[in-house]
Amino acid sequence: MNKYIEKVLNETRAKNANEPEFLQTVEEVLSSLEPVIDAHPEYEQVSLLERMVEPERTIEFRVVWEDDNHNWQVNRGYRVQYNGALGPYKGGIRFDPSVNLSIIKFLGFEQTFKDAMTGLPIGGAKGGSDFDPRGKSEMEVMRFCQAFINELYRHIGQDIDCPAGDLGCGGREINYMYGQYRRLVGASEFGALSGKSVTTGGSLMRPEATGYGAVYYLVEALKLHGDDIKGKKIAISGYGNVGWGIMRKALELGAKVTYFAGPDGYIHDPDGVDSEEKLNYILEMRAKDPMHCAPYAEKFGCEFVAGQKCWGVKDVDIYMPAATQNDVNMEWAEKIAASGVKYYIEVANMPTTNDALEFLKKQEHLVVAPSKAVNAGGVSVSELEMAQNAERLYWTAEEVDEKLKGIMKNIFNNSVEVAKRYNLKRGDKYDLVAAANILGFQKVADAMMAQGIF
Ligand code: 2IT
Repeated sequence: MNKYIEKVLNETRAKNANEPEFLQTVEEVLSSLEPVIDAHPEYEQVSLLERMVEPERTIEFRVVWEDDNHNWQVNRGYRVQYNGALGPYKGGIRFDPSVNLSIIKFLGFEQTFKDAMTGLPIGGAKGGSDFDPRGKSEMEVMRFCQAFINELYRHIGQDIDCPAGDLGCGGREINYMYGQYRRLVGASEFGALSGKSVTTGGSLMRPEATGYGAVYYLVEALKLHGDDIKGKKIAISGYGNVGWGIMRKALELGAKVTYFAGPDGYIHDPDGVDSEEKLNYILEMRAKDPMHCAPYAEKFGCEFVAGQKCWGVKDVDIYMPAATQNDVNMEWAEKIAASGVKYYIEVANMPTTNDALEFLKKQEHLVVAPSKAVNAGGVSVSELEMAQNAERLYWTAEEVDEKLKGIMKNIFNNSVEVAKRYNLKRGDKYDLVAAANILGFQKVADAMMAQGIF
């Protein structure tokens, strides 16, 4: 290991000992930067890595809101503005009881590299709250979102920081936040939040964009390995906006999702999610109860396996974990390796533990793709939303989809180019994981070097 990387890793571990998710992502990213750090000794002289692992700004705040019983509830809000070298900070807002500083810092660090990779002018940030949206009434969600923005509004703006959604924060929540932001600043400053509904300045196709983008990346990965998306079967976890987008785009391109897992177990539909009826049913099922996918099996007469994940099933061609972090640990990775399935395409942020990812990368038969690159279509369309807002116009869904396809193709091709340049290979396969980290890193590094030390 490069001495400078080792030093920064050790310092980061010592400084952030009680932030396990954050350390996990820093270890994953930094340990793959060896070739680029070896090639640039000048980075150490200006403490570039030390500056990169430290967020530019961390905002932690009190959120006070009134529940339906007229009790005052107190939550904690976060926004970590990680790195603004490439443009206004950009990244999602997560509302989930698991949210803490470690989670938001891990997501913000990842976001910085992801946003850089898109080639669009955006920096990295992430935010959220330990607020649990489950079981809350519509009015409670609205009052919470307004309270959240009552503090956050002073830290965001179309040229400063543009939050979007993430887990637990969708179009409804973004709309409420935008409404409160507009009231507070007294201006239609649309570009201060993205993922808005189309009636409120949002981009067409934003909810589906992450899933669609993931499938576009997959198409390129298949092509490189002499395969075709047509006829492929896919197993995924998660059936939120991202999983749903994968189902729909896969179907459009002649593939199908035959397994999907939720919090209660997994569905096996041998025919795949292959009709508008099924796609619509999933939306309805999710809106009614986001914790259970079992009703799908009842409705369409297929198998439901309670309390299990679908990793390790053999009758698919591709795995795409699209639920949440650390979904695949060593136990599941061993099942994945033993299944003989050839493609492991990460989609959710950090869905694989570091030991499992290292193990999977060593499997010679397996193509492994990193979520930072694969899920970058979501934030890309968010940036396209900012661009439409700045120009005061709307592009059609076809225009947005075409641009998204181009961005995903570029991310894939640029990753392969980096892998070739630094000879990042595992057996006869490119190390797309290390290549994506280096690709994002190089863009941020170039901007930071150009802007001077601060
Ligand atoms: O993880 C992500 O890239 C997001 N949650 C979306 C960020 C964005 O600004 O659209």
